[in-house]
Amino acid sequence: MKLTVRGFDVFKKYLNRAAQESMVEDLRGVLSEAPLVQPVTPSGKPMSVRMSAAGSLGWITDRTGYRYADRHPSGGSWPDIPEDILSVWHTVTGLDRVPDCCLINWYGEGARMGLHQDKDEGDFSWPVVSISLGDDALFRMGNVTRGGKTESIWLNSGDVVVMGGEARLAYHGIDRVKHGSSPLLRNGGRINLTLRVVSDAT
Ligand SMILES: O=C(O)CCC(=O)C(=O)O
Ligand SMILES: [Mn+2]
Repeated sequence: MKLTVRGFDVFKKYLNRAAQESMVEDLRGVLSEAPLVQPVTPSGKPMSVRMSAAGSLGWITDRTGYRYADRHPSGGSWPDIPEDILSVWHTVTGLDRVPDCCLINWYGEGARMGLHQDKDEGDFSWPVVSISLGDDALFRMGNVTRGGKTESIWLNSGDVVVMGGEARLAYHGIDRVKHGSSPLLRNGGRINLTLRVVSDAT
């Protein structure tokens, strides 16, 4: 089922349980090569999510700033984006272009993500695709400028959101995650993947 909220296309239950399980298996492989790290914002505040990435570039943050980097903070290159994840991207966007980055956010108990825009990419005409796995999360959608009315929906395991067009630069965030609400991940928690085209290299 697809619904559109403020330009965000939300595909509810896009992935069935078997597809979610095999995606988690693939991600375990990615994370064994590129472990989750707890990033700090440029002001030095630790984020509550833990992060890693796959693809040619990963989004990182530290005291130096927010940016895309071609290496994991420990120095290794990022693993390839698993095929089943790429196939979601191609199917929901209809694009041939492969995303440069699959950012992996892991939300443990109490983790959240404040309202923000995704704006470290070079070209905002490409959409960002988000895949949710594990615990239910309250996703808040706002406007292209800070402030104003917002709308929230629960994202469940297997849901896919496409942030394109007017929603591409809209503020969004995760207010809370219902820890233990999904049986997908053995110890609870939520994984969110965001697929991004970072640069339009020719
Ligand atoms: O966890 C989510 O659903 C959203 C993640 C997000 O907005 C981001 O990583 O930029
Ligand atoms: Mn975002």
